[in-house]
Amino acid sequence: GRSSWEPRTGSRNSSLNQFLKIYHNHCVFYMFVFSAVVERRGIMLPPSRRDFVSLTVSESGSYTNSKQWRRQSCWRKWKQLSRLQRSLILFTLMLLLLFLVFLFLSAESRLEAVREAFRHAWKGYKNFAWGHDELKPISKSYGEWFGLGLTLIDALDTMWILGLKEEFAEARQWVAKELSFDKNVDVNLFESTIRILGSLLSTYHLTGDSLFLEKAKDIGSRLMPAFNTASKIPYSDVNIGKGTAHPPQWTSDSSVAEVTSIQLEFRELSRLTGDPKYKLAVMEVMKQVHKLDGKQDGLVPMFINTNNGLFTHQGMYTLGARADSYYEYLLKQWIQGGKTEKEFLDDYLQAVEGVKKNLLKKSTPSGLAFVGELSHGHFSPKMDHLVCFLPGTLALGAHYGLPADHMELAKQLMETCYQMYAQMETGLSPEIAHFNMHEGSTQDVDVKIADRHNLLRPETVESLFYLYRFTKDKKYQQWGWEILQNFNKYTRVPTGGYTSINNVRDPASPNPRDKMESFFLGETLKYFYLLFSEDPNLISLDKYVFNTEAHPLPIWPQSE
Ligand code: DMJ
Repeated sequence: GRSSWEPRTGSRNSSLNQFLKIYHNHCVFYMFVFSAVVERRGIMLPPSRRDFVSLTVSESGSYTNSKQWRRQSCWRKWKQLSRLQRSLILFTLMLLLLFLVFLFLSAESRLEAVREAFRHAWKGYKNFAWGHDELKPISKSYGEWFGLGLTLIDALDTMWILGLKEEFAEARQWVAKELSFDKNVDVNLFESTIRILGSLLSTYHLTGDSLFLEKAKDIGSRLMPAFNTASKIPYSDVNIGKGTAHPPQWTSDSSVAEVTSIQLEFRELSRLTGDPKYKLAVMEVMKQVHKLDGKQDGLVPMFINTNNGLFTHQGMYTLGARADSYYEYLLKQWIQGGKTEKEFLDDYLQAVEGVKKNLLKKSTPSGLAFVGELSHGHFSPKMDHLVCFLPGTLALGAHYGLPADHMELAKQLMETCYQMYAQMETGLSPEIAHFNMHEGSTQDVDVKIADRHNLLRPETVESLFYLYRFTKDKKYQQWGWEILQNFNKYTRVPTGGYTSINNVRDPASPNPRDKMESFFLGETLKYFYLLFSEDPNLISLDKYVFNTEAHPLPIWPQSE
């Protein structure tokens, strides 16, 4: 049977006919695929199309075992279709194929853009700051903080994940030949734990190279004197050469986030070495903080005293600087330990409720949900960019079975963190935003002059990564792509490297600060790469938990 739509012969239609013929002859392969699918699924075309051909497949078993028969049957059915029908089918299949190719290429080009950004940052570091802590890309020099090659170490697992083999090999060579922790230097316990110990442990797990485990053991044991305090709440600073520790000069307090965000790393070090001393030291801190008075609905103050182990500066609550990663590590320790340590979960769940009750408000005019601060009962609509870790952490918790409204809150806060970028003239977020809450305000976000800097921080990109992994909503990748382009536009230094800037509100003069923080390579670029990757097994969130500096550590097997 022929369809009445079959093209008729004639001069007007001859070129179309020609096209259809060529098209048809070149795509027979797709016909087989299509026929097989139709046949297997027993698809029946609508009655109007069945006047001349039916694709219904008999259920009778008389031919089901004969592949050859089936192939002939497919072919016969295909031949029974009109040329127009065949061409339409082939055209649809071609479109589908082109669409898939397009998707693959666009994902691949974004991944390549991240690799390119990393290589550019690395070029500056290599040329002007090799083996030092931080690149100063404008003055083509370096800055020293601990004198331990901080950027190089922080970036090790990023290079591995991005597949930058040459760069990784030269960095490994430096670690093997040049890196020594036997130095008379004061380091900050928290910063060196999350950046150095965290990266060495993570790189050891990804590569299996024992060099990194040996270095991790070395720095880990040199940091232990920090815990020799009357209260067992560690000092902020340690001299890793002399084995002495002390608080900052002006106080005997440590910040709460610092003493409660070193646990993932020290716990893992105990597991790997079989020596419980690291885990015992950090768990003692958690035990004490768990029991302390001075919390409000699970929210903790920002400081803790190393002499008496009590909270100080009570009455101030924030999810930003000095408290942020306390909340992050409650959830992540619970995940790391295989969801067995119930106190972490209880404290985390209570804290999320505390955030909702005390710190969560909506802005005017757009109604953006944001997390402000509380000072002795007075609410301030101030939100650090640092708080933008929270959407990702909430989403991670929801992935692990915590209440679904955590995911809803994560999505709302994600939108807000994106708006902190999108509403700025450079498309880059300030360090701190103030949200408007009074009626009649025409913009949601205000930025004080002192808060207009951007340090290339990772938190928003980090959360975009989690949100994309769990929802597959492409808008999160798109937001990340915009942010990467704006980093390239306003912070990229032509001679190599990226720089912090002073003013996100002035595209004509963002005013470079001449510093590339190690977390730009350790975290920001890594999270961009993972955000644009479609592979859920590239650092699977069911196998790894990221420390607060984006270094993935394994989730422990249930038996441990
Ligand atoms: C990083 O060192 C870590 O992410 C830490 O938790 C917060 N500050 C920086 C990045 O902003």
